Amino acid sequence: MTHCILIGAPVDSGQQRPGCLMGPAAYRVARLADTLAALGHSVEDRGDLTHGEIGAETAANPAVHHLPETLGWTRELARAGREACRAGMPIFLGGDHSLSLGSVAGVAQHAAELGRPLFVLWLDAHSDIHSVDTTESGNLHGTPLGYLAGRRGFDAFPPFPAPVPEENICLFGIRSVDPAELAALRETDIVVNDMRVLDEFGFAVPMRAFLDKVRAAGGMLHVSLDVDFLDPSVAPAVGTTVPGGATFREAHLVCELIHESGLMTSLDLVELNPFLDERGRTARMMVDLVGSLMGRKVFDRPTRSG
Ligand code: NNH
Ligand code: MN
Ligand code: MN
Ligand code: MN
Repeated sequence: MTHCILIGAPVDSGQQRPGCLMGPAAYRVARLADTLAALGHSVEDRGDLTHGEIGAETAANPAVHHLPETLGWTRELARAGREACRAGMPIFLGGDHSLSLGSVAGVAQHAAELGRPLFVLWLDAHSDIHSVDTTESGNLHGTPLGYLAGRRGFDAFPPFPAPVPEENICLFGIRSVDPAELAALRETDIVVNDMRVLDEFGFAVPMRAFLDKVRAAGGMLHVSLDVDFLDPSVAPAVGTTVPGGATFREAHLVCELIHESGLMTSLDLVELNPFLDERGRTARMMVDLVGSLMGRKVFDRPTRSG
Protein backbone atom coordinates (compact mmCIF):
# COMPACT_ATOMS: atom_id res chain seq x y z
CA MET A 1 0.00 0.00 0.00
CA THR A 2 1.23 3.44 -0.91
CA HIS A 3 0.39 6.82 0.56
CA CYS A 4 -0.54 8.82 -2.54
CA ILE A 5 -0.33 12.60 -2.32
CA LEU A 6 -2.26 14.46 -5.00
CA ILE A 7 -0.83 17.87 -5.87
CA GLY A 8 -2.94 19.95 -8.23
CA ALA A 9 -0.80 22.12 -10.52
CA PRO A 10 -3.07 24.16 -12.80
CA VAL A 11 -0.12 25.41 -14.84
CA ASP A 12 -0.76 26.78 -18.31
CA SER A 13 2.05 29.30 -18.74
CA GLY A 14 4.28 26.77 -20.53
CA GLN A 15 2.33 26.83 -23.77
CA GLN A 16 -0.25 29.03 -25.48
CA ARG A 17 -3.51 27.11 -25.76
CA PRO A 18 -5.81 27.81 -22.83
CA GLY A 19 -7.34 24.87 -20.99
CA CYS A 20 -4.59 22.91 -19.20
CA LEU A 21 -5.45 24.75 -16.01
CA MET A 22 -8.63 22.66 -15.86
CA GLY A 23 -6.57 19.45 -15.71
CA PRO A 24 -6.52 18.92 -11.93
CA ALA A 25 -10.28 19.42 -11.74
CA ALA A 26 -10.84 16.91 -14.55
CA TYR A 27 -8.76 14.25 -12.78
CA ARG A 28 -10.82 14.74 -9.65
CA VAL A 29 -14.08 14.52 -11.62
CA ALA A 30 -12.76 11.34 -13.28
CA ARG A 31 -12.45 9.87 -9.76
CA LEU A 32 -8.69 9.58 -9.44
CA ALA A 33 -8.80 9.45 -5.63
CA ASP A 34 -11.47 6.72 -5.59
CA THR A 35 -9.51 4.70 -8.14
CA LEU A 36 -6.43 4.76 -5.91
CA ALA A 37 -8.42 4.01 -2.75
CA ALA A 38 -10.13 1.03 -4.42
CA LEU A 39 -6.65 -0.42 -5.04
CA GLY A 40 -5.95 -0.26 -1.31
CA HIS A 41 -3.88 2.94 -1.24
CA SER A 42 -4.35 5.85 1.11
CA VAL A 43 -4.93 9.17 -0.63
CA GLU A 44 -4.26 12.69 0.54
CA ASP A 45 -5.40 15.47 -1.78
CA ARG A 46 -3.39 18.61 -1.02
CA GLY A 47 -5.54 20.72 -3.36
CA ASP A 48 -4.23 23.06 -6.02
CA LEU A 49 -1.03 25.08 -5.78
CA THR A 50 -0.64 28.60 -7.16
CA HIS A 51 2.49 30.10 -8.73
CA GLY A 52 2.92 32.45 -5.78
CA GLU A 53 4.56 35.81 -6.14
CA ILE A 54 6.16 36.46 -9.50
CA GLY A 55 8.98 38.75 -10.57
CA ALA A 56 9.87 40.47 -13.84
CA GLU A 57 12.59 38.18 -15.19
CA THR A 58 13.28 38.35 -18.91
CA ALA A 59 15.02 36.03 -21.35
CA ALA A 60 17.47 36.91 -24.12
CA ASN A 61 15.45 34.69 -26.48
CA PRO A 62 12.57 36.93 -27.66
CA ALA A 63 10.28 33.96 -28.34
CA VAL A 64 10.07 33.03 -24.66
CA HIS A 65 6.80 34.00 -22.99
CA HIS A 66 5.47 33.83 -19.41
CA LEU A 67 8.93 33.37 -17.91
CA PRO A 68 8.17 34.96 -14.50
CA GLU A 69 4.99 32.93 -14.10
CA THR A 70 6.79 29.71 -15.03
CA LEU A 71 9.55 30.53 -12.55
CA GLY A 72 6.90 31.07 -9.88
CA TRP A 73 5.40 27.65 -10.59
CA THR A 74 8.86 26.07 -10.60
CA ARG A 75 9.65 27.40 -7.12
CA GLU A 76 6.28 26.38 -5.69
CA LEU A 77 6.31 22.91 -7.23
CA ALA A 78 9.87 22.22 -6.11
CA ARG A 79 8.96 23.15 -2.55
CA ALA A 80 5.70 21.18 -2.53
CA GLY A 81 7.28 18.20 -4.28
CA ARG A 82 10.17 17.89 -1.85
CA GLU A 83 7.79 18.16 1.08
CA ALA A 84 5.40 15.53 -0.34
CA CYS A 85 8.24 13.06 -1.02
CA ARG A 86 8.92 12.90 2.70
CA ALA A 87 5.34 11.78 3.40
CA GLY A 88 4.51 9.50 0.47
CA MET A 89 4.32 9.32 -3.31
CA PRO A 90 3.54 12.65 -4.96
CA ILE A 91 1.25 12.57 -7.98
CA PHE A 92 1.36 15.94 -9.73
CA LEU A 93 -1.85 16.77 -11.58
CA GLY A 94 -1.12 19.15 -14.46
CA GLY A 95 -1.15 21.46 -15.97
CA ASP A 96 1.23 21.64 -18.92
CA HIS A 97 4.62 19.93 -18.95
CA SER A 98 6.48 23.01 -17.69
CA LEU A 99 5.32 21.83 -14.26
CA SER A 100 8.07 19.20 -14.40
CA LEU A 101 10.66 21.99 -14.14
CA GLY A 102 9.53 22.19 -10.53
CA SER A 103 8.19 18.73 -9.69
CA VAL A 104 11.41 16.98 -10.67
CA ALA A 105 13.48 19.65 -8.89
CA GLY A 106 11.65 18.80 -5.66
CA VAL A 107 11.96 15.08 -6.19
CA ALA A 108 15.67 15.37 -7.07
CA GLN A 109 16.35 17.38 -3.95
CA HIS A 110 14.67 14.68 -1.88
CA ALA A 111 16.60 11.86 -3.58
CA ALA A 112 19.86 13.74 -2.98
CA GLU A 113 19.01 14.10 0.70
CA LEU A 114 18.49 10.34 0.89
CA GLY A 115 21.68 9.75 -1.08
CA ARG A 116 19.80 7.67 -3.65
CA PRO A 117 20.16 7.94 -7.44
CA LEU A 118 17.15 9.33 -9.29
CA PHE A 119 15.98 7.95 -12.63
CA VAL A 120 13.49 9.71 -14.92
CA LEU A 121 11.18 8.01 -17.40
CA TRP A 122 9.75 10.46 -19.97
CA LEU A 123 6.62 9.07 -21.65
CA ASP A 124 5.97 11.64 -24.38
CA ALA A 125 5.68 12.26 -28.12
CA HIS A 126 8.26 15.03 -27.67
CA SER A 127 11.76 15.11 -26.22
CA ASP A 128 11.30 18.38 -24.24
CA ILE A 129 15.05 18.99 -24.13
CA HIS A 130 15.10 22.60 -25.31
CA SER A 131 16.62 25.31 -23.14
CA VAL A 132 15.33 28.84 -22.62
CA ASP A 133 17.88 29.83 -25.28
CA THR A 134 16.98 27.24 -27.94
CA THR A 135 13.18 27.05 -27.85
CA GLU A 136 11.70 28.36 -31.11
CA SER A 137 8.08 28.29 -29.99
CA GLY A 138 8.97 30.01 -26.72
CA ASN A 139 6.80 27.43 -24.96
CA LEU A 140 8.65 26.42 -21.83
CA HIS A 141 6.82 23.08 -21.63
CA GLY A 142 9.42 22.02 -24.23
CA THR A 143 12.34 22.53 -21.80
CA PRO A 144 12.03 20.47 -18.56
CA LEU A 145 14.32 17.63 -19.61
CA GLY A 146 17.07 20.12 -20.46
CA TYR A 147 16.72 21.64 -17.00
CA LEU A 148 16.68 18.42 -15.01
CA ALA A 149 19.65 17.07 -16.94
CA GLY A 150 21.57 20.16 -15.81
CA ARG A 151 22.13 21.51 -19.33
CA ARG A 152 23.16 25.07 -20.11
CA GLY A 153 20.69 27.78 -21.12
CA PHE A 154 18.76 28.08 -17.84
CA ASP A 155 20.41 31.20 -16.36
CA ALA A 156 17.04 32.63 -15.39
CA PHE A 157 16.23 29.55 -13.31
CA PRO A 158 17.53 28.50 -9.91
CA PRO A 159 20.36 26.01 -10.43
CA PHE A 160 18.82 22.53 -10.65
CA PRO A 161 19.34 20.98 -7.18
CA ALA A 162 20.87 17.63 -8.21
CA PRO A 163 20.99 17.20 -11.99
CA VAL A 164 19.87 13.77 -13.14
CA PRO A 165 22.74 11.91 -14.85
CA GLU A 166 22.05 11.50 -18.59
CA GLU A 167 22.25 7.72 -18.46
CA ASN A 168 19.49 7.73 -15.80
CA ILE A 169 17.04 9.39 -18.21
CA CYS A 170 14.93 7.38 -20.62
CA LEU A 171 12.77 8.86 -23.37
CA PHE A 172 9.96 6.57 -24.39
CA GLY A 173 7.52 6.95 -27.29
CA ILE A 174 9.01 10.05 -28.89
CA ARG A 175 8.19 10.93 -32.49
CA SER A 176 8.56 14.73 -32.69
CA VAL A 177 11.98 16.26 -32.11
CA ASP A 178 13.07 19.79 -33.10
CA PRO A 179 16.51 20.31 -34.74
CA ALA A 180 18.07 21.91 -31.63
CA GLU A 181 16.73 19.03 -29.55
CA LEU A 182 18.21 16.47 -31.89
CA ALA A 183 21.58 18.18 -31.59
CA ALA A 184 21.22 18.15 -27.79
CA LEU A 185 20.24 14.47 -27.69
CA ARG A 186 23.18 13.54 -29.90
CA GLU A 187 25.64 14.95 -27.37
CA THR A 188 24.09 13.09 -24.42
CA ASP A 189 23.86 9.53 -23.12
CA ILE A 190 20.11 9.80 -22.66
CA VAL A 191 18.39 6.55 -23.64
CA VAL A 192 16.19 7.36 -26.64
CA ASN A 193 13.40 4.84 -27.23
CA ASP A 194 11.68 6.57 -30.12
CA MET A 195 8.68 5.02 -31.88
CA ARG A 196 11.03 3.45 -34.43
CA VAL A 197 12.62 1.39 -31.67
CA LEU A 198 9.27 0.51 -30.07
CA ASP A 199 7.81 -0.57 -33.42
CA GLU A 200 10.65 -3.02 -33.86
CA PHE A 201 11.11 -4.39 -30.33
CA GLY A 202 7.69 -3.76 -28.82
CA PHE A 203 7.14 -1.79 -25.62
CA ALA A 204 7.99 -4.50 -23.09
CA VAL A 205 11.62 -5.28 -23.93
CA PRO A 206 13.03 -1.72 -23.81
CA MET A 207 10.87 -0.92 -20.76
CA ARG A 208 12.13 -3.96 -18.86
CA ALA A 209 15.72 -3.09 -19.78
CA PHE A 210 15.33 0.37 -18.28
CA LEU A 211 13.54 -0.86 -15.14
CA ASP A 212 16.27 -3.48 -14.60
CA LYS A 213 18.84 -0.69 -14.70
CA VAL A 214 16.92 1.33 -12.11
CA ARG A 215 16.64 -1.71 -9.84
CA ALA A 216 20.31 -2.63 -10.17
CA ALA A 217 21.28 0.90 -9.10
CA GLY A 218 18.88 0.96 -6.14
CA GLY A 219 17.32 4.00 -7.74
CA MET A 220 14.18 6.03 -7.23
CA LEU A 221 12.01 6.43 -10.31
CA HIS A 222 10.13 9.53 -11.40
CA VAL A 223 7.64 8.92 -14.22
CA SER A 224 6.51 11.88 -16.31
CA LEU A 225 3.44 10.95 -18.36
CA ASP A 226 2.50 13.41 -21.12
CA VAL A 227 -0.97 12.80 -22.58
CA ASP A 228 0.50 12.99 -26.09
CA PHE A 229 2.53 9.82 -25.41
CA LEU A 230 -0.80 8.21 -26.31
CA ASP A 231 -2.14 8.01 -29.81
CA PRO A 232 -4.63 10.86 -30.43
CA SER A 233 -7.29 8.26 -31.25
CA VAL A 234 -7.38 7.21 -27.59
CA ALA A 235 -6.41 10.57 -26.05
CA PRO A 236 -7.64 13.58 -28.05
CA ALA A 237 -7.55 16.10 -25.17
CA VAL A 238 -4.10 17.56 -25.73
CA GLY A 239 -2.92 20.67 -27.54
CA THR A 240 -0.07 18.97 -29.37
CA THR A 241 -1.38 15.71 -30.83
CA VAL A 242 1.12 13.68 -32.88
CA PRO A 243 -0.09 10.63 -34.82
CA GLY A 244 1.54 7.26 -34.27
CA GLY A 245 1.53 7.12 -30.47
CA ALA A 246 1.02 4.35 -27.95
CA THR A 247 -2.21 2.40 -28.30
CA PHE A 248 -4.60 1.70 -25.43
CA ARG A 249 -2.98 -1.66 -24.68
CA GLU A 250 0.62 -0.56 -25.23
CA ALA A 251 0.13 2.25 -22.72
CA HIS A 252 -1.45 -0.07 -20.16
CA LEU A 253 1.32 -2.61 -20.60
CA VAL A 254 3.94 0.04 -19.90
CA CYS A 255 2.06 1.04 -16.75
CA GLU A 256 1.64 -2.57 -15.64
CA LEU A 257 5.35 -3.24 -16.08
CA ILE A 258 6.19 -0.15 -14.05
CA HIS A 259 3.86 -1.33 -11.30
CA GLU A 260 5.32 -4.84 -11.27
CA SER A 261 8.79 -3.35 -10.91
CA GLY A 262 7.76 -1.68 -7.64
CA LEU A 263 10.17 1.14 -8.46
CA MET A 264 8.06 4.24 -9.12
CA THR A 265 8.36 6.84 -6.38
CA SER A 266 6.72 9.91 -8.00
CA LEU A 267 4.53 10.72 -10.99
CA ASP A 268 3.56 13.68 -13.22
CA LEU A 269 0.33 13.67 -15.23
CA VAL A 270 0.71 16.46 -17.75
CA GLU A 271 -0.74 18.25 -20.78
CA LEU A 272 -4.38 17.17 -20.32
CA ASN A 273 -6.54 19.94 -21.83
CA PRO A 274 -10.10 19.10 -20.76
CA PHE A 275 -11.48 21.82 -23.07
CA LEU A 276 -10.41 19.64 -26.01
CA ASP A 277 -11.82 16.40 -24.61
CA GLU A 278 -14.71 14.29 -25.86
CA ARG A 279 -17.08 13.56 -22.97
CA GLY A 280 -14.17 13.18 -20.54
CA ARG A 281 -12.66 10.17 -22.26
CA THR A 282 -9.05 11.37 -22.12
CA ALA A 283 -9.30 12.25 -18.42
CA ARG A 284 -10.77 8.80 -17.77
CA MET A 285 -8.07 7.14 -19.87
CA MET A 286 -5.37 8.87 -17.82
CA VAL A 287 -7.03 7.85 -14.55
CA ASP A 288 -7.25 4.25 -15.80
CA LEU A 289 -3.54 4.35 -16.62
CA VAL A 290 -2.82 5.52 -13.08
CA GLY A 291 -4.88 2.50 -11.98
CA SER A 292 -2.52 0.23 -13.92
CA LEU A 293 0.52 2.09 -12.56
CA MET A 294 -0.76 1.54 -9.04
CA GLY A 295 -1.68 -2.11 -9.24
CA ARG A 296 -4.89 -2.74 -11.10
CA LYS A 297 -4.62 -6.06 -12.97
CA VAL A 298 -6.70 -8.94 -14.18
CA PHE A 299 -4.78 -11.68 -12.43
CA ASP A 300 -2.20 -11.87 -9.65
CA ARG A 301 1.37 -11.45 -10.67
CA PRO A 302 4.24 -10.99 -8.25
CA THR A 303 5.51 -7.47 -7.68
CA ARG A 304 9.26 -7.02 -7.44
CA SER A 305 10.51 -4.26 -5.22
CA GLY A 306 13.88 -2.93 -4.13
N1 NNH B 1 9.20 20.76 -29.32
C1 NNH B 1 8.06 21.63 -29.41
C2 NNH B 1 8.31 22.96 -28.71
O1 NNH B 1 9.25 23.07 -27.99
C3 NNH B 1 6.80 20.98 -28.90
C4 NNH B 1 6.76 20.66 -27.44
N2 NNH B 1 5.43 20.27 -27.11
C5 NNH B 1 5.06 19.33 -26.21
N3 NNH B 1 5.99 18.70 -25.48
N4 NNH B 1 3.89 19.05 -26.07
O2 NNH B 1 5.70 17.57 -24.85
O3 NNH B 1 7.54 23.87 -28.88
MN1 MN C 1 -1.24 33.98 -13.29
MN1 MN D 1 5.95 16.91 -22.86
MN1 MN E 1 4.42 16.06 -25.64
